[in-house]
Amino acid sequence: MRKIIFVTGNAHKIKEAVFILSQRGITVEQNNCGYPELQEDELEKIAAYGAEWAANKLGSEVMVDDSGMFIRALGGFPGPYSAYVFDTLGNERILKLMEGETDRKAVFRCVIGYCIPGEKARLFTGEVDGEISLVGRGDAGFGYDPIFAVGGRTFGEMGDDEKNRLSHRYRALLKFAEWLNEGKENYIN
Ligand code: ITT
Repeated sequence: MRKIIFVTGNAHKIKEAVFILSQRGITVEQNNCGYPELQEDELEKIAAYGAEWAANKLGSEVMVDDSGMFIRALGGFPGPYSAYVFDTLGNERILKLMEGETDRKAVFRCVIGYCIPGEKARLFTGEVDGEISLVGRGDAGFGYDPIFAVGGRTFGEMGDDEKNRLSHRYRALLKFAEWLNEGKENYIN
C-alpha cells in the first residue's frame, strides 16, 4: 500500500478519502499541521500554495484538498470563500439568500494538491453539478451537505457509499489515484 499524508483539519474529508483511496491501494494518514489559506479567488491557487507549504514544512510528500460550492444565481458565491461563509453564515442563512430564487443551480468543486518537498504542486480537480435545496434535508455528511442536492437528493440524505461514488471529491481523488498508481507501475517496470 502506498501511504499519503493528507494535511487537513477536517476529519470528514479524511473519512471520505480513506473510503475512496483504500479501494485503490492507497493509505491515508491525517496531519493536522494546517497551512496558510490564501484569500484567493481560485481553489487551484489555494491548494497549490497549501500543498507546497505543507510539503516543505513536513519534509515529505503530502496532499491537501480545497473545496468550494459555487451558486450560479449568486455569481459563484461562496466559491473559494466557502469555509469562511459556512462558519459565519451557515446553511440557514444561505437558504435565506436563495429565498424566491428559481435558478437553484450550483457546482461543488474539489481541488486536490499533491506535492513533494522542493517541487511544484500537481493539481487534480473534480466537480459535480447540483442544486441548492429549498430546505436543508438529511443529517449525513458535513458542511453544505444538507443543502446541496444531486438528482433530487441532498448529500445529507445520501449514505457515504452514495456520496462517495459521485461527489466532487470522489472525482478529484479518482484522477489523483490513477496518476499515483500509474507512476507506481512505471516505477516497478
Ligand atoms: P481544511 O482546509 O482543513 O482541509 P476545511 O473544512 O476548511 O478543511 P475547505 O476550505 O476545503 O475545508 O472547505 C470549504 C467549506 O466547504 C467548508 O465549510 C467545508 O465544510 C465545506 N465542504 C467541503 N467539502 C464539502 C463536502 O464534500 N460537502 C459539504 N461541504 C463541504
